[in-house]
Amino acid sequence: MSNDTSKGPEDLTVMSREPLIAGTPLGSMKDLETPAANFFVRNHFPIPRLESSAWSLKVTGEVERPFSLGLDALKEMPRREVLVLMECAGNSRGSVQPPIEGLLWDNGAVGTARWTGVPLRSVLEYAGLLDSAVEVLLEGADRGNQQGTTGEMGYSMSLPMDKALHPDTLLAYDMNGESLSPEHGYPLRAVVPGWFGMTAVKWLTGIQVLSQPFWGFHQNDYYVYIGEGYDNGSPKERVTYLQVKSLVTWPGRGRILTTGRHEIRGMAWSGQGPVTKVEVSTDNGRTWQPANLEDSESPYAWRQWTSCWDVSQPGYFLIRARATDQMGKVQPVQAQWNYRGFANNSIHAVPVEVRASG
Ligand SMILES: Nc1nc2c(c(=O)[nH]1)N[C@H]1C(S)=C(S)[C@@H](COP(=O)(O)O)O[C@H]1N2
Ligand SMILES: [Mo]
Repeated sequence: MSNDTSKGPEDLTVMSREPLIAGTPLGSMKDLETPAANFFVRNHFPIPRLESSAWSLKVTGEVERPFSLGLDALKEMPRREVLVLMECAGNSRGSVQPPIEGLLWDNGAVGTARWTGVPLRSVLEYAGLLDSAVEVLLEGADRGNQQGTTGEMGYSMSLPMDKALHPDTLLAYDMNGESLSPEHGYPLRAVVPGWFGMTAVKWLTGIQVLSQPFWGFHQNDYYVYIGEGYDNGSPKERVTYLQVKSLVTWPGRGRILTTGRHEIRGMAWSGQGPVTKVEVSTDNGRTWQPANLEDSESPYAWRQWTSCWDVSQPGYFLIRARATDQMGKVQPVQAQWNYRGFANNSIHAVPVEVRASG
């Protein structure tokens, strides 16, 4: 096995070591909360090693009182805890047809964690927003060279005011009850429920309230939809909300089963309201059976589902799962193609073989 696709030390499939990019194997997506050591990592640049003693968050721009704040002071502010799913916009890109350019993720760039921190709103209220505020820029401490561009750059993303002021948009210092690890943004990162992962800026050091819309490489040139059916004028449409999606986590691709009864398992989620239904098909989409959906403790988390499969005939089968969300959105057989293959929520199909038992 080559080094580049080997399992990492902590049950992640490593796609790149520098910058670190690693995915969660489908078979280990079993819990509501993904352990930090199992949670996918998507970095654009080397991890900045920040010391909490030297670190501070600077709040500047269109505010009455610019200020800077250490980690201890931040932890003294009223805290909020939310269970939130994070998915990279490039997740499942490896199966986009025709193939696209970019990192060929399978399905491992998704996980759910319990994030604890301070609402971004509280920090903005403390600083006092001026009427001129139109966006809030989240600035990370990482820097590096981006393929296809020249010179060093950082990683910054802006939020519109409604998203910045939403009480569940967090500046998080804990993940599943422990301090963030260096990979996941120590000491502070943003968590933006319902949106793809790119705006969950890690290694936060600056919050700038802007009087003009931000323009940045990652936000306006990279994480954008380009392709037929999208308005390709300028500015390009940003990638924001998660799409309704489900994954079959068991059985895995290529499994050999025996005739009899099996439990098919998976996870499902969406960005604008929770998933309300998952259906499973084992006969090429001719019929669909409703799956059992576990309760969702948080509207921003994934929901676990199971479905019982009685299979009496040996053969080759495709197991498919299709989710529907509260808005009535249903997963498509084939998601609309875009140049970078973002937000691919085509119905997941897992091939298995069934052999006669005994
Ligand atoms: N500063 C910084 N923040 C970042 C990134 C980055 O490269 N630098 N990657 C983003 C992307 S594209 C994703 S999908 C998520 C991934 O978060 P994770 O590595 O904790 O899973 O972080 C986001 N925040
Ligand atoms: Mo991402």
